[in-house]
Amino acid sequence: MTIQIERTSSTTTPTSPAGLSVHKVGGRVGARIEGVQLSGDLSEDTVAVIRDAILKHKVVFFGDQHHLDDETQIAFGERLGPLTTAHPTVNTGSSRVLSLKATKGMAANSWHTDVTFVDRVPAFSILRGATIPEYGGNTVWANTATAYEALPESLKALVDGLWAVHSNDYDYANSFDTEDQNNPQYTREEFTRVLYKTEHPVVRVHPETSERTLVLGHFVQKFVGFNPKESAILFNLLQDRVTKLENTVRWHWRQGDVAIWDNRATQHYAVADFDTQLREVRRITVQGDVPVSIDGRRSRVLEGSADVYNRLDELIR
Ligand SMILES: O=C(O)CCC(=O)C(=O)O
Ligand SMILES: [Fe+2]
Repeated sequence: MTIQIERTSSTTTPTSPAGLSVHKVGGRVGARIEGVQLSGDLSEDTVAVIRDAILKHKVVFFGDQHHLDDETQIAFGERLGPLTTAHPTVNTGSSRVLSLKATKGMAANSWHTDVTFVDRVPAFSILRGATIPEYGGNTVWANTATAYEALPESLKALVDGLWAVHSNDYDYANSFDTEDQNNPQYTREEFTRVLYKTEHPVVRVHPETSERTLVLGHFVQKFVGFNPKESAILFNLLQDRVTKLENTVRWHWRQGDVAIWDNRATQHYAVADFDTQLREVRRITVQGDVPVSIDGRRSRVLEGSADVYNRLDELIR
């Protein structure tokens, strides 16, 4: 381990974009990037190529990044923008790193976009495969821009003006099988120790690509102006569009893989089918901005401040 880190830090050289290649994995979402060793020292050009690929393909995968540890993952992540703390409520890794470790069910086997219960929805999530089981434990991503684009005009007309309340106190019962709720890493009580509620437009205009994307996933509590029953019907109708298999890509992890997704244009789902094998992935998060609707209105906080999550308290650095 030590030898690996030393070798990496002493031999890391900026990778030229010329040596880097991007290969689509699916028709609507996902690409593999080859010829790069992720680090904080990459050239501006290389970082720009990686960023463009994330924006275009929504999720990108890198293999053989065995040299990475938390520190170097963070150093690379900061090249994409300032990082958030690990999570608004859960502490399983360090101040910047969320460890998702499981030997059976896990909290991520439900379709979601990360941390949509706050106003500044994360821009990018960077996930490192630390311990990968021999089988199972794939992750699936869906493209929420193509999902919007493929809606019939009549449904676009409905969602264009629709808003939803997202909360970390969401309806677990609708999202998980009973056995999967038993996540040993953190309790529901810890996850909701501070209550967050934010009203987001269901369709946001992406701040970098100007694409329209659907803002949904399991943190949605209800749609504004709709009762719970109507909300559930509408939610299922839209989620089915997002998670249609043709709109997704499924990644079979190998040790040392890294996945980076545009959290403003995707949902994801980690498949809990690895029996009792150990699986650990470690995530860092790049700060995002407040979603803006088609008619220019910004998301609105109803409860809970994410200032600390976004480090406005200047606790570190
Ligand atoms: O375990 C995974 O593959 C994904 C977990 C997850 O939802 C996340 O890292 O945001
Ligand atoms: Fe997630």
